Amino acid sequence: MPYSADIDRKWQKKWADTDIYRFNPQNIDKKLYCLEMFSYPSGSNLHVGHWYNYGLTDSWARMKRMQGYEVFHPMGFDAFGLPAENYAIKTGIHPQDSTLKNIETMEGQLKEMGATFDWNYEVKTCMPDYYKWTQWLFLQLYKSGLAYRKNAPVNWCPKCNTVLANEQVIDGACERCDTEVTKRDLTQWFFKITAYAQELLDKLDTIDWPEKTKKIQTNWIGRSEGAEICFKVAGQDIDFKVFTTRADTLYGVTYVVLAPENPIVDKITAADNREAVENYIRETKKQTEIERLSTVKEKTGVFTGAYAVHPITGEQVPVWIADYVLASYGTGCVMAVPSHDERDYDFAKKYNLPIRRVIKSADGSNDELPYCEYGVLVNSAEFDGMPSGEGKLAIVKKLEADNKGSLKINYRLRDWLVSRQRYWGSPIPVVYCEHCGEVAVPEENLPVLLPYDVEFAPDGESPLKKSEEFMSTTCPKCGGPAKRDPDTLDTFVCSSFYYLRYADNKNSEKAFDTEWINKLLPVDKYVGGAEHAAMHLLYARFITKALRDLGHLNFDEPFLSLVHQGTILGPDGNRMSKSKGNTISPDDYVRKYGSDIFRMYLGFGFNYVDGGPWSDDGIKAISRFTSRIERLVESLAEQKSNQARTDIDKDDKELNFVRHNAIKGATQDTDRFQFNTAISRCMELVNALYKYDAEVKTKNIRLFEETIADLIKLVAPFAPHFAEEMWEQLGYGYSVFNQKWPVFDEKALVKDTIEVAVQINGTVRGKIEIPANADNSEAEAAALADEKIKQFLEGREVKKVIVVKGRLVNIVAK
Ligand code: ANZ
Ligand code: ZN
Repeated sequence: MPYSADIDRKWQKKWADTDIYRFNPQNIDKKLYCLEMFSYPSGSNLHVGHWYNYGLTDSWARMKRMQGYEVFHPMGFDAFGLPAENYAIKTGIHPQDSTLKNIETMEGQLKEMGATFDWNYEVKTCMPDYYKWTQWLFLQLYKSGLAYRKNAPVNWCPKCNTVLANEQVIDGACERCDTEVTKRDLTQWFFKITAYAQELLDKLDTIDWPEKTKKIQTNWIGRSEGAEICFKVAGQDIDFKVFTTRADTLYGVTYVVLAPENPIVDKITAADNREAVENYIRETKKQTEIERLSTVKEKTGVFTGAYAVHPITGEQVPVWIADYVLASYGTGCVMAVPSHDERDYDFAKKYNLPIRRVIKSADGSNDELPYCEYGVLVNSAEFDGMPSGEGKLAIVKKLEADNKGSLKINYRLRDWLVSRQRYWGSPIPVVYCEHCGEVAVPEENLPVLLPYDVEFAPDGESPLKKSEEFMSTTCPKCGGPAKRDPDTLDTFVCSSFYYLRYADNKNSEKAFDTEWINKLLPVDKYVGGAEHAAMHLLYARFITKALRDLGHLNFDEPFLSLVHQGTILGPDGNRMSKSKGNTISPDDYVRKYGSDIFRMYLGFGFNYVDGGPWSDDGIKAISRFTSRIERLVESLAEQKSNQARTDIDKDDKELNFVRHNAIKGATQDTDRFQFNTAISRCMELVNALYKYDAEVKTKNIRLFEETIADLIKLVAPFAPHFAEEMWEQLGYGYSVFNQKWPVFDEKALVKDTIEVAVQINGTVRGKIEIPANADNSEAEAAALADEKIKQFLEGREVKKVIVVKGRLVNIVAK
């Protein structure tokens, strides 16, 4: 029976009946944790992206399994979040109902893919047996001071009616609906990821991740080495610090700028300037951080009427407020050096503020202002002539002696805002009591259940607020009346520890058993989209470190090795989307060709990490490839009983060379997620087998059979159903996946004879084949024994023979 979708079903049933992909914890010493980013249960069918990510990572996992690893390969669903809720708002179907239904459909489809997932370890983040642990995680962070609440201006999407994390704001617009994001002051929950900024940076060196992703994280963390310098407000008992990376320019400060939100603005503003200052503050609030930082926008600001005292010269400089200074970075105050900072320069030009040059380029040329490079200090009293780097340190040292400054490292990373004014998420396990204030729900009372009957349509308030039944509770401390927190947790909290929960998903006592987790983790190979470079991947790293410090696990990094699959675009080269009408449905191909052909085509037709526009040009070639293998297996069956040779001749060696070359290449390439070249190696081997079958009349049947068996093993990761079928037809039984992965034989790859040229008196007269390891006298003897050479030498006397090893035999004759 030629390969088709029927064969898929046959083997899927057999795999399920025999529970073949069941992870065996007994083999923990050979463990290999293979993880794909779990998916969001959306209404439509599995799309090409799922197949590309899961199908081919599964191919890798299958090879690893055959190499003897005990592969842990779980799957689950990232089931809370906005899409289900937005869908619910549109259709009126409750998010829980639609989500659970979608999960069921997707589970079925994932099983049809024929991957090695062990479904016993499945997690669904929207179920109480999962989000109990999301809440537990929150409490661990809360108890250790890593979760806190504060009033803060937050990014607000007026359309989604919710707060967004900085990472969810793209170019000033909501990541999901593209609506312009505004600011709102709200009391919100934060996780203190900034406490781990330095470690998150340092440990990047210890993991095998794409350089680009490390770079994104590095930039996101944004370490900046500088100094904090203290300025006093003239005539008042108020001082403030500025953060600068250019302390070498301190003598060039001609004014200072505070962020409009800075609380001291109110205290220092002079009566005459108050109205202008207040108006300006009001206008600033309307803008997003991105707009404020825009380089094209004209700089604006107003004078407060106050002056600051220069910490070294004692000179008084005006204090301004301007929106280009952010309240959330550094100290929210800047020492302005218009001669050497572009923004300050533009600002000073506009408002006629003085400009004083204090840095010159090292070669003394009169560089145009603003001169932003490092150089040599001028107009800086005793520091004149020092190079910038040295000047920086010397100036800070002087300030330090006077208690007016110190070196300081700043990070751009902000704490992670985790509360959302949405319904479809994990409730936050905190209550508010009139007597006791903020009280954590005791762990034994978890989970705080998400009620089903809630008006979930958003109106800017948290939907849970409207559920009296949910909101009213009693205080765990005093037993008095208390209110629950009406917000829910960002779904990135759910996905920040799912790889831990997979490992012990049925544990009802703990999130996971520490001893066990320390054995099964870290994840050895993590595969998912590059779009998660900043958020999910940073959050998961942070949560792992925090749980480590709280004694729940003993490793530093969750994902040792990371691969981003590329994106398969629509045939028109655009991202696939229903609205563009350029989506490709895997189902049609799977039905027509069988799932293995589709999977193998994805592996063969694209460079895995690059992806590219869809085209099915090559899919027929894959179909022909499997048919060719089928015919080889048939041909072998017909010849198996033939009398045949058992010695090894030249043709056998040639076949054996291609065989071991294919084993070597396919193994290395599959390991590196270079599936296209791995599959080409298998194709080369099929060609060699065809040639052998057609040209060698008396075959070494044993070699022929063994080579075909190796071929089936090599294609098995990419065409698992097909390979099982072939394996059965070869008479080897069940299952090819319990076989050992072939190992290449170095000896078979060494060509054991070489060709050397034979010269007589400097002219090439022939070529001889000699053993690769022949020594000089053997080469000489072989040359002289060659029939053709003998003819040339007839009647002449050999005077001398010179051998250039491995290349040439030169005979001097008279
Ligand atoms: C004086 C100066 C002179 C500066 C000069 C630069 C060049 P990074 O590298 O990103 O850390 N700055 C500090 N806090 C700020 C805030 N809250 N909002 C906007 N700008 C702020 O940048 C640090 C530099 O950005 C600091 O060094 C400060 O300007 C400015 F020739 O101080 B600098
Ligand atoms: Zn109380």
